[in-house]
Amino acid sequence: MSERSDRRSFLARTAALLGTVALAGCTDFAQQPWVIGILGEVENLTRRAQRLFAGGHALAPEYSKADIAPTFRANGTLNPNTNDYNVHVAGGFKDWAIDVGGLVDKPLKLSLAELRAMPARTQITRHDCVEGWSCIGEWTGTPLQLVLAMAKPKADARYVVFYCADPMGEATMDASGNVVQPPFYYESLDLLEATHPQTILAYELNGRNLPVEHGAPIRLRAERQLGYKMPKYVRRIELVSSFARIQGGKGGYWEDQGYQWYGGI
Ligand SMILES: Nc1nc2c(c(=O)[nH]1)N[C@H]1C(S)=C(S)[C@@H](COP(=O)(O)O)O[C@H]1N2
Ligand SMILES: [Mo]
Repeated sequence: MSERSDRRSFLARTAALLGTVALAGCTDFAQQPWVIGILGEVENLTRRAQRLFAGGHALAPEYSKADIAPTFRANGTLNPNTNDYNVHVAGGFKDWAIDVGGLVDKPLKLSLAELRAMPARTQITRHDCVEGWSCIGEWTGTPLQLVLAMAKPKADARYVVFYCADPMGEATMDASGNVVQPPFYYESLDLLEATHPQTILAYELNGRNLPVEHGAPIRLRAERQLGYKMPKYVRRIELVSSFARIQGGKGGYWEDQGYQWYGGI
């Protein structure tokens, strides 16, 4: 395929993909000048990322309103319950913001209000936990690919790491009597999964603000992945070329305990 037609079909696919966003309640989205700017930025992602756009973006099944579970089951941390988090709860999360940094040209800080002002996607999907349960719910949030396009990943960025606000366990004491703080939950996706159209920074479940037990105020949804790949209480995003030096080095809290890094379903 020539360089030019390759590029054109890439743009067509990207537009189609943004079109799915438009269907979710933002019909004039594709016409806005800043969106055309983002299309340009998306195009500037590495050739590897372009190939990924072309290949692996099949959608996870979506369901109807009638399929939504009356109560969505919660799992893992149900409340981070740190002093810092409790201050945000008390303030209605008005000061919550997500830092986006690492291997990007434009590090950003996005407040909850700024994320809410961006185009949204709503999807009714089935959550599958490795512990053997699933639940159907309706999630609304900002497509992560739009945030990444704003931050402009550098050519060597391969993974997107999400850092959460919940410590996993209690502080302990080591042999020399030093207090050892527990690790915080974290997770990572590769750029293919991170730019998938159903990968969103969700702030609503079933049409309401995300409850604390489901990750308030922002949790990731990556609908082709198992539950543990969808971090709740997201406070920082970092683009990296490797996660070897992050916590246990396996790319996620549960991966560090032995789970597979690839949690696709
Ligand atoms: N920050 C954080 N994210 C997390 C977890 C957690 O304990 N902490 N648990 C994971 C697991 S194993 C599952 S199944 C889902 C549960 O999401 P839910 O509570 O909204 O059902 O969140 C995932 N994300
Ligand atoms: Mo899970």
